[in-house]
Amino acid sequence: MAEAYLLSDDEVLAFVVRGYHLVRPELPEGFDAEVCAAIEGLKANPGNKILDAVPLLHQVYGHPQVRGALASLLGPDYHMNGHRHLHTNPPGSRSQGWHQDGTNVRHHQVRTVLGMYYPQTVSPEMGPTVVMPGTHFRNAPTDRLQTYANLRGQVALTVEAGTVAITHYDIWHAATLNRADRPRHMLKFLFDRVSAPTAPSWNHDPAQAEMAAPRRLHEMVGAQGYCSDYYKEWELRQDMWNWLRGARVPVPPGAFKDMLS
Ligand SMILES: O=C(O)CCC(=O)C(=O)O
Ligand SMILES: [Fe+2]
Repeated sequence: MAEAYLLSDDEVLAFVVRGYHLVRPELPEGFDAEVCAAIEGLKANPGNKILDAVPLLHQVYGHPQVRGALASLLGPDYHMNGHRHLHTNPPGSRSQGWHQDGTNVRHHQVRTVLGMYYPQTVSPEMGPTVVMPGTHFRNAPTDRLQTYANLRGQVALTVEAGTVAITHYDIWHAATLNRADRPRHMLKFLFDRVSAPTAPSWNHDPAQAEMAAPRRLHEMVGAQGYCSDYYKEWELRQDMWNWLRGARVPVPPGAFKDMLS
């Protein structure tokens, strides 16, 4: 893997703190429009078969810039999960409730990430995905999350066409209402870690990491102002950062012990 495409210490630290990282791979001119045309030509949503239905997507998830970011967060032997989905947000839709994907078996490691690719530039009217920075550390029952509406500090992924948003699997997120006159498409693919980290899998520079870590790990993100929550979160961030660097960290109850050995 070309080192140029691996993330820096600062980028990995920012992911640890915020729970997401945006990549915009350099794809050929007109590529995103071609993907949109292929999607809009589908007779039905093919579910997990979307990669066979739109093989162009191999170029997105196989792109060295995307692979470099995924390898940095999941290790070089990461695996593309068999579950993937085309999320079309049609005009006139209603906002989704805040949620975490999957079942509520959470941990403070980086075991699975989502790779959400947007083949169109997403304006605020087109129903962007919103994410809540830092919430990958907060396990919350779905029925409670559903009672939350606009959260202070939420980030709408109003991104340029061709952007891949890589998020921690546990981040709180939701599709928002589409007020535009055309559908918004998003391709959601999952990637899994295969082995526990034994060393940094990104472009690690110990001197840079030592400078960047204290500042990043104490960064206030999301709904700023709830200092006791940040106080609790700082330790979890430190644990995640240490674990990614290959250090042994205390095993929280319910964590994947097999991944820590
Ligand atoms: O379409 C989106 O922006 C998000 C969809 C989503 O998160 C879901 O359906 O699980
Ligand atoms: Fe979701």
